[in-house]
Amino acid sequence: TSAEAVCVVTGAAGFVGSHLCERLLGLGCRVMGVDNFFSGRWENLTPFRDHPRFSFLERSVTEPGLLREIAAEHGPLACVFHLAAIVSVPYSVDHPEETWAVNYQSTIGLLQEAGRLGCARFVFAGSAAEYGDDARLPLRESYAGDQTSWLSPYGEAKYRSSRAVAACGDGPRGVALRCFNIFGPRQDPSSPYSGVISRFAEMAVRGEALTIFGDGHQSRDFVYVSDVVDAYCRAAGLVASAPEVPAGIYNVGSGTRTTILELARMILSLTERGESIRFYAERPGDIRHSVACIDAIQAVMAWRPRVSLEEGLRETLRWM
Ligand code: UD2
Repeated sequence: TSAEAVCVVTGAAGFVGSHLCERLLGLGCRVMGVDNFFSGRWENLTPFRDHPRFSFLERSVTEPGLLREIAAEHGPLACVFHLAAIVSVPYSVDHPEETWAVNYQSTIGLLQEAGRLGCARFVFAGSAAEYGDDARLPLRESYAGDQTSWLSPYGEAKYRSSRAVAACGDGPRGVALRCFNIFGPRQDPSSPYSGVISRFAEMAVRGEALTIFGDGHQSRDFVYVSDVVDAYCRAAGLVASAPEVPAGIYNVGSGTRTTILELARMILSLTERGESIRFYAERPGDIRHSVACIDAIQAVMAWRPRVSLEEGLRETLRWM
């Protein structure tokens, strides 16, 4: 059916969304991209903007009737990939109501509409932020939601959305992918809250000192964007060799921890720079360590990360 039915990708002009669109087109799907350019960028669409199977709608996911409109014009929906969101955690703290509308209510609205339209699959962009600051490592899917207070409106909205997606009832089969620290080409380095890898890569290429917030011994689970896109495709049943995926919530990470200091040194060595690091005060609200348990996604989707940190860093640096 992938030849006729349409895959909808919200957040299509974003970092991950644009890579997902490209992969889906490569698999032979028809793709309808949706983005309102709140944080998405036109230039992310340029590699496939004119592809004959790609269409695009400049629209916010908070507007009702979006999927109905798409189905009326383009026919039945194969899958909705819901990636559009307010992606900045600090912005979510300053704008909790807007975050709730965009990152939670839109999910409920799209799920209901997808169900009414007979769409069989719904894949949602969850986040490691759903765990808050949980010291039980590696983080297992069942740990989220234990805490009564959330670190951010972003984390809470993502958690509630993931739960709603996975509990789809008679609606589309819902899979939420709890992604850890995604990196790769097209990740915007321009804000202080941009992903640390995009920031370090840009600083290294410009010959600037890398800025470490805190002592650099905090750690993260970095996963390369093409591996994340592979997880999305498996979750949607688009990888022929992969097993049928039941509704649920699955971590997407490398399963390994890297400290920020190790990361800085890798990037400096790949760009043949000396030890050029500057230490600043720890970022308020920063979590200390984070790493995913990836047993569930390995067992259920036969997914595993294929791109090593070093390989992914090379690709990211090449793109800068
Ligand atoms: C990630 C997500 C965020 C949220 C959160 C949940 C990204 C970009 N952000 O935030 O959306 O899901 O996880 O836990 O994926 N750092 C430096 N120097 C810099 C920039 C960052 O030392 O120039 C440090 C930063 O203080 C932190 C680490 O690097 O300790 C990672 O920072 P990040 O912003 O890439 O990602 P994180 O895990 O805070």
